[in-house]
Amino acid sequence: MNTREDRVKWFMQDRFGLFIHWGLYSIPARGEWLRANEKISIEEYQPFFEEFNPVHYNPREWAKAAKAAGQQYAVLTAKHHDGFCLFDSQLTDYKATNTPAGRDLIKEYIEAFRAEGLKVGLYYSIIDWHHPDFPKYGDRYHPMRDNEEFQGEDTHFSNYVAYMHGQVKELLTNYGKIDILWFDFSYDDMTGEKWEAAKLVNMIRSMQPDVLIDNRLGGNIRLAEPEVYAGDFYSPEQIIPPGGIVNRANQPIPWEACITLNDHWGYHAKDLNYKSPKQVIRTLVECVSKGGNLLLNVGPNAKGEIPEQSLAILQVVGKWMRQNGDSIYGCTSSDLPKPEWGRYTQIGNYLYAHVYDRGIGPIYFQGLKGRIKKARLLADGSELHVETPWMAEQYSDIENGAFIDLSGAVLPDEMDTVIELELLE
Ligand code: H79
Repeated sequence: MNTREDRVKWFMQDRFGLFIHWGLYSIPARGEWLRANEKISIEEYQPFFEEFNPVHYNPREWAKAAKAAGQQYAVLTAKHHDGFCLFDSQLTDYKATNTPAGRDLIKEYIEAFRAEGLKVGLYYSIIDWHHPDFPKYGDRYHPMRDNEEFQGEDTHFSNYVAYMHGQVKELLTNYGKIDILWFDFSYDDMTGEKWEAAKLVNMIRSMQPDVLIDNRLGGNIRLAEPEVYAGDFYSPEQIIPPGGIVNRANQPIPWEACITLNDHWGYHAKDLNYKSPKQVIRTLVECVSKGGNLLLNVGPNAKGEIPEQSLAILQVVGKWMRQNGDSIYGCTSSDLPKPEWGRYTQIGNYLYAHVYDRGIGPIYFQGLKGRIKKARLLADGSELHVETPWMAEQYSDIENGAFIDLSGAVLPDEMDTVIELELLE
């Protein structure tokens, strides 16, 4: 039996992944929650099933874009809350094979991303607004939650649980090695054993012992001895945990923040509120500086294309990653406090200073006097000098500090200029 520590090794090394939300909801183009938000029935949603024909779906291009951005793994929605399956499940007709797309889109995704050397994950919604045995009336989120037609309906939740377990088994059987199973999500009493989560996870571990599982089946991953279904990593959504994530014993635990590029996960034609590349780069750095990963989302459109705006951001991030990836991959938090001018990431005796604020004069490194063996600008490898500025001995707070002179009034990279500090052992 492997341990969580074994399983998460690659994950904590890789640090940066691509989240992909794609399904029938790309056609109405109002995000993946529209059925619940607008209380849309299965019948009203059916035209999108009949029209789904992503003529430009080319997962090889998605994989190339992810790779060029410096992302090392991806997670695609095999099934979202609407219940529609991008894969050829034998347990439902509500799947891509029965739409004009006419084929298993998960299979193509997995082959394409593997071919680019990326790890592959599958998002699977444990909530299902299509399955007849999922609770409807009175549920907190279901599109039919207020529809009295469904009041007192005789549903058999155990049928749904069997279906859900069966689909997870299919996903772990038909596509070779899966690197991440990203379940979404538990709420109220719909958590843990309600999903027969221990049985589910035991099946998963017996089939694919190395697969990573997120923490949304329920349980409490922060316990000293978490439940078997509490998962391998914590999954903050649309937020970077201010102080990272620790367990009850105050030990850091693996986590991955999932973040949208605009304000929706699924394709939304009118949402142009995109983050800047600088914001994305600094968000990735913030995650790593707090010991976590970033899973950055794109929502391909009805034709199967990642929006141009998203691709443009990924390209800029990729250029920065090619120059500065050493300050991300395999790195984690530093024991040093957050510096005034930016953030630190660290791996072994390599400390990476992410300088956001140029200030005036040399950059000050509290506590590093006599500890820097070498300093370089990471982007181009050029040498930087540790120097004591004129009269600095007389300043009161520099006893333990070091200074590095960056020539020029502006930073070489105003998004994030990285200085690599090789520390003495
Ligand atoms: O798949 C993405 C979301 O659809 C899913 N998790 C990510 C990865 C998610 N489902 N629910 N939630 C996240 C939290 C629920 C938020 C809600 Fe709402 C607030 C549901 C109703 C009010 C957000 C705003 C969704 C609809 C309106």
